[in-house]
Amino acid sequence: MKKPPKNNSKKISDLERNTENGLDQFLTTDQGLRINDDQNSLKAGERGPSLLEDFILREKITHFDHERIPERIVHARGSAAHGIFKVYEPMKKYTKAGFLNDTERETPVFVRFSTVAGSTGSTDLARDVRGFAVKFYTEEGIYDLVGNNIPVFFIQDAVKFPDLIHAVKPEPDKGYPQAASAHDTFWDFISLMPESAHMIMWAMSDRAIPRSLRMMEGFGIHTFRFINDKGESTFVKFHWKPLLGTHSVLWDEAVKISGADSDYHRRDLHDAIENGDFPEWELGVQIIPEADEHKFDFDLLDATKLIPEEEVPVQRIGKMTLNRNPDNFFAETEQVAFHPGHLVPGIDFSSDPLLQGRLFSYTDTQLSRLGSPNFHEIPINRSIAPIHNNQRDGHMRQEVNKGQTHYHPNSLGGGCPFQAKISEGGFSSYAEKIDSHKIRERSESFKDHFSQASLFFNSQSEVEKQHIINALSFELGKVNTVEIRVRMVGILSQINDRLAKDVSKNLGMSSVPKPEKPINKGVPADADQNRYEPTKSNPKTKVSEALSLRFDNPKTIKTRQIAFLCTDGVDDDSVETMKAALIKEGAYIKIVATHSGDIKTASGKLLKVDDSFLTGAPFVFDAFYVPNGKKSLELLVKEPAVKEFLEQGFKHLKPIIGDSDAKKLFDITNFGTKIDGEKAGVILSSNKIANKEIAAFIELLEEHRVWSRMELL
Ligand code: HDE
Repeated sequence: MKKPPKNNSKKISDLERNTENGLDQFLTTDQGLRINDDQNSLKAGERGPSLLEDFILREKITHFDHERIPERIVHARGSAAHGIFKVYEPMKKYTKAGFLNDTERETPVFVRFSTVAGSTGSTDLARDVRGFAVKFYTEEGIYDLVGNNIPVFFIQDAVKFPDLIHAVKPEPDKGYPQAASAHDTFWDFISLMPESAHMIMWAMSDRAIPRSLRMMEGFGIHTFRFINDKGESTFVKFHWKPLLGTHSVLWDEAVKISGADSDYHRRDLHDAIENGDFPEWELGVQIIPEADEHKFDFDLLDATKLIPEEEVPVQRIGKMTLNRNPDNFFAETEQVAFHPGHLVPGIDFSSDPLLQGRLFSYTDTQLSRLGSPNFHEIPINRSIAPIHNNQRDGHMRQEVNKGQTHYHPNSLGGGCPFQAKISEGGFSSYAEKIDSHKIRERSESFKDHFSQASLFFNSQSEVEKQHIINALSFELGKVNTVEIRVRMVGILSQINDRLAKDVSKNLGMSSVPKPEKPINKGVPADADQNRYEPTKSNPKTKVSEALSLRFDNPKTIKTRQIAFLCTDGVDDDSVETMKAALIKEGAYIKIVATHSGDIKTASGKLLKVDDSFLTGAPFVFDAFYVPNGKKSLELLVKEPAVKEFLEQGFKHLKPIIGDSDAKKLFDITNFGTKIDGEKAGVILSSNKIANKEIAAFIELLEEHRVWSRMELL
């Protein structure tokens, strides 16, 4: 047998090295010609017209003119990082996937987080679902787990996806709103699409405004299959569990952060990795034996449903660590091409009709965005497993294939490349038995649209419930067409009475409207996708604690941003004591002062200022500390922005602590009179700040926000 041709990926990496920017390198044209003058174009005389002959100018400008590629039609705004994945225990019983069996192996990953609706330049803090797409560079080829931070989806069948996305995007006649679902077309569609009820509960919950990309869960959503080396299949649902816990911001904060720092999430991810605080997630799986496929009160193939963790526990099987920022945003984050159809042996699809549609869409979209079937040759998309096949040519082909044959079977090339047997790692699709009619219909088993929507609402803490009510009241309040509001509240009434009542009240309705018959408007009865009446069943799980953001969060303040509000004359001890305690816990300290540059402490030491009250904004911090210092406090009291910082912090339920001199400042805020008692979450030291107060402050921070303060607002 002739040896397969040698993989020439080494040559490609040589090429890459040549394009790296080194300090000792000359500026050249794209053809390698050294450039002598990059400041002036070639002209006919000092004040004369430019010459067409100037090939250097033309090459530079032409390249610039073509620098943009189409942005992703969805998930256009994204932030990404490199990392590794390691499995804890071999998963041999369920899957033969190499990266899920070899506990020594560090599989490289590239992860891209995104919002869905907005354009590339839109704000990070839009109320939206977040994409959570992971590319595993495994030894058996690329595996992409292209998920979201919400475990269910709006629709059950891929054929409705273009409608959903058209509805949420800026309205076609007006070109707005950008990155927002609070408008007529979105809610028009949703109100006619009762299958979206469950997803709407999630999208209107705090999950849609995460505190950090590092503090959100990820989900594969669809049911997939694991296949073991005996060819046996088990169903599997994938989860990512963040080790920093799951946390969100408040809507009022989200709106303000969008103005203060629309790159808030991107910056946060980048900075944490630069600081060596590598974000980590555990990969969780819910394993469902084939025999149990029909034992649930919903259909495993229905992407609008989840399996409550109480029914099938999530087993944590490995850890992903993001440890390196991309070198180049365009080359990596922008050009990375995910596809749920990038599989490795040991993992396979289910027949979820949403997943099946996605299997077409992603290659198609790469062809349009990246412009060539050779997108797999872009460095970020390249497999670390060698590639040998008879695919050839096309735009921007990098590989220089050798030899006479590019077809199979062949004898001239010795029959290369060869098909791999299953025992040699060849992929073979799971032989699922299918024996049915060719039809365009939705399965009856998909028709319960409301039970899990109710389950989600009922499983939230009181604060979270109130946030869902507020979010729906806000979004529907932005809808101009009264009939859409009415139809939507009718849908809410099938989810939860209080939810519908409170939202209808906020919308100024005199009573909760009756649900409309959910037959699609404008669709002839015999062509209606929703032929059945959506129902509510009597599900086994009535409340699932794991659905609350506050479930099982680890006690940590790692990477939390604490603003020290101070200025010249600040007391050294007061700063240092708090700083040392917080840094020990892994928090970040930011000095926010009356001016940029440095401040001079009481002892004359210089402290570097991170933000002045002009450049900084209270919304981007997690908590506030006002250290001692007579002069510092005198200056702070005179600065109106300081009051604003603290009042906003109080409003956004952030822990606030002051050393004794801070009383002066607290007294002039609008919350100064409310700070006595535990509910307020404001600590004021009566003497010098001490361990006891610092410990109490850290405890408040571990809870993320002072939830009890809501009662005082
Ligand atoms: Fe996607 N989706 N999607 N999607 N999706 C894309 O692919 C599509 C769906 C998801 O960071 C596109 O490369 C269809 C569900 C993520 O680059 C496109 C349907 C889930 C990303 C596409 C869905 C996702 C995308 C646009 C309905 C959660 C960003 C650009 C059947 C499981 C990946 C691109 C990245 C991106 C199509 C539904 C997640 C057009 C047709 C459900 C995280 O191919």
